[in-house]
Amino acid sequence: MTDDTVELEARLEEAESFEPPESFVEQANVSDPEIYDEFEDNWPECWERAADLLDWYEDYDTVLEDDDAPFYKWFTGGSLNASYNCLDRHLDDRGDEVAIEWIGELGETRTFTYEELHRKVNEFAAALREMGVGEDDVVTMYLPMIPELPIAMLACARIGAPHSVVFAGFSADALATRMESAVSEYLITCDGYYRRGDPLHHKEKADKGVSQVDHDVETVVVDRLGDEYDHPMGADEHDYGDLVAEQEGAEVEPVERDAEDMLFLMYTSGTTGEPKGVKHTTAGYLSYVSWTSHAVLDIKPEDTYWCAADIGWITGHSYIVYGPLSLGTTSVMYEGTPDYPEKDRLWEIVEDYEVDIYYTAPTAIRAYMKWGSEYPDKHDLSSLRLMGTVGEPINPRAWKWYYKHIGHENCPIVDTWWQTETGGMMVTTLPAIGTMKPGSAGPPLPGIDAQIVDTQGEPVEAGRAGYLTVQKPWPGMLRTVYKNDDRYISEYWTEYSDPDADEWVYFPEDGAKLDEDGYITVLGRVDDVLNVSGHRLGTMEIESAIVGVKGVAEAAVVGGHHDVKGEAVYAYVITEEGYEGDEELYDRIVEGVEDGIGPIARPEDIIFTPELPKTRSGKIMRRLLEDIANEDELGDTSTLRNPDVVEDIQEKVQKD
Ligand code: 6R9
Repeated sequence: MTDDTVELEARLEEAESFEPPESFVEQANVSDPEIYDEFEDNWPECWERAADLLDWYEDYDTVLEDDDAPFYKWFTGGSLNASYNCLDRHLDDRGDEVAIEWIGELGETRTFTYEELHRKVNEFAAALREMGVGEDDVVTMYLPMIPELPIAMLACARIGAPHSVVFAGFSADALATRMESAVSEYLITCDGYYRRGDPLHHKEKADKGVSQVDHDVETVVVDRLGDEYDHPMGADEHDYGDLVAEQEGAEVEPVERDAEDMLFLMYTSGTTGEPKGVKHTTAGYLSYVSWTSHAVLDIKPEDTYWCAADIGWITGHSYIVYGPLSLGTTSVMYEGTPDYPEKDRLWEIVEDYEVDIYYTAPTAIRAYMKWGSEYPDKHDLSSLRLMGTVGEPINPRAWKWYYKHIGHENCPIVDTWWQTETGGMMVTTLPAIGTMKPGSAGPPLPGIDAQIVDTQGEPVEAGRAGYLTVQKPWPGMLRTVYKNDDRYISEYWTEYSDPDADEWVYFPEDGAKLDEDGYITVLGRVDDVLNVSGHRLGTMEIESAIVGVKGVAEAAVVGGHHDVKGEAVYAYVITEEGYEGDEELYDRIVEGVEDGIGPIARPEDIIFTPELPKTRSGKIMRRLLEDIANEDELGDTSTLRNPDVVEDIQEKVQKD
C-alpha cells in the first residue's frame, strides 16, 4: 500500500457519515428534500403518487379507508391487473427491451424481452386456465431461481389466482404445511436444479410434500435438468413444456382485479410454531413496491438492475419481480451461488451486463469481505450507480468495505429496513437526499410514521433504544394473516395499540435506536425469531423439528453471533431416558431440522445438556443460553431455579 492509500483507508475508517455524489443527485428520480414535508402535510393523499405509477382500469375513489382499522383498505373502488402493469403496458415503447436477463448456474443465459415475457406469461396463463385454475384459487410455487418462477407468478396474477411461493430450499414438510394452510390445490415445481454444478433432485422433495397434503393436488413440473434426471410423472402431474406448447400464441385477457383483491400470500416465521400466511393485495402492494423501486432504488427503464436475492423470499417478490418490471426496467436474475465457479462470479456479471444498481444482503457482503478485495478488483465495476442492502443490520465495517471496494466511493448505499409484512421498504435514506451513516438505516421514508418507543409506548429520546413501531398505515402493508384475522391482531396490533380509543400501532417486533438526526439503527428481533444469513427462522419451528427426533426429550434453540451469517442456530438438547447425546443422535437431529425446515436452519452446534436453565416459573431462559453460545458475560442468574446447570452447559460449550 502507498502512503496515499493508507491515509485514505484511515479516513474512510473514521468517517461517520457520507454524502451522495453530485453526479448521482443530478440524475436521481427523487432529489428534492421537500418530499418529506409534502408527504406529511398531505397524508394520506400523498400516496396518490404511488398509485399514479400504475395503470388502472377503474380509478379509485378513496385513498385510504380506515373505518375497520387495523383492517385498512387502500385505493378502494379502483381496479387493475398486476401482470398488465408489469408487461402489457410496456409493449408499445419497450417491447424489444429486455425484461429479464437470466444467468444460469452452469453459465447458460436466457434473455426475455418484454414482448417475449408477455408471450410466455400468456401461454402459461392459458395453460393454468385449461387446468381449471380459477380466480382466487391459491397456486403454490416450489421453484428455484429459474425464469419459469416469475413467469408463473405473473401468469397467476394475470388470471387473478394468488400465488404462494415456497422457497426451494425449504423441506417437503415445510411445503406441505404451507399448501395445507392455504388449501392450495395446484403446485408448480420442477424436476431439479443445479447447485455448484451438481444436479439436485427437487421433485423428490415436492412429491414427498404433496404426499403429506390432505386434499388433491394437481402439479406442473418444469424440466430443468433435461436428460440428466428422468423423473417419474404421476397421474395428476403435467409437464410444463407440453402445457405451454399446446397454448402456443394464446392470449389471455388480464382479469380486472379489485384494488383490495389478494395478489399473493407469503408464509413467514413468527413467534409460534405455525408460519403465518401474510396476505398482500393488488393495488396497495404493487403501488408501494413500484414507488419504492422508483424513489429508493432510483430505477429507470433503461437501467440494468440486479437484486441478488431469491424470489422465494419477499425481497425477490418485491424487488426482482413486481417493482422493477412494473417500472419497465431490465431485471437480472441469477440462479447460481456467488462463489461458483469462482469467487469473482458476481463481479464478472456486473461487468458483463453493465449493472447499474445492485441490491444484496449484509451476509453476502461479509462473505465477499472475507474472500478479499482481489476478486472485485479484477473487474470493471464502474457501471454501478447505486447499491443497497436488506435483510439484517449491516455492521459499519461491512458497509465501508462495500462502499469502497464495490462502489469505489462513487455510489450511494441504501440500507433498507422492511419485512415480509410491510411489502416494501420502510426505513432508509433516499439515495440523493440523506446523509448516509454506516450501520444506521436512516429516517423513515416519506409518509411512513415509524417511531421508536419505550415499553409504555412513549417515544424515546435521541440516543436511546426502544421498540420500533409504525404509527400510521401504508399502502404496502399486509392486510391480514390468511384466514386468521385474530392472529393478525394479536401478532401485530396488540402491544402498543389502544383498541378502545381506536388507536392502532403496528409492531414489527424489532428493537431499534434513535439518533439526534432522527436516524434509526435497527438492532434486531425482540421476539423468538432468528435472522440467519438474512433469512427469518422461528426458534419454535426449529425446536419442534428437533423434538420430533427420536431420543430427544426437550430442546431450546437460540441465536449466537456468527461472522458471516450474522446469527447462527444453537440447539440445547435434553435426551430421553436410554439415549445418549452422541454423534449418531447429533446427526439425526441435523437431519430432523433439514427435513422439518431445510438446510438453512441447520444448527451450528448442538449442545447436549441434562437440564435447561429455567426461571422459577418454569420458562426457559433463552437470553442466558444466547450468552453462553456467544461466550458473553452472563447476566443475572439469580432468578434461576437451577443455577448449577449454567456452569455445566458453559463447560460443555467450551469443551466443544
Ligand atoms: C425484507 C426482509 C424481516 C426482518 C426485520 C428485521 C430484519 C430487514 C433490515 C433488518 C436491520 C435492515 N431486517 N432489513 N434489520 N436492518 N436493513 O428481510 O423481510 O424476511 O420478513 O425479515 O429482517 O429484523 O424484522 P423478512
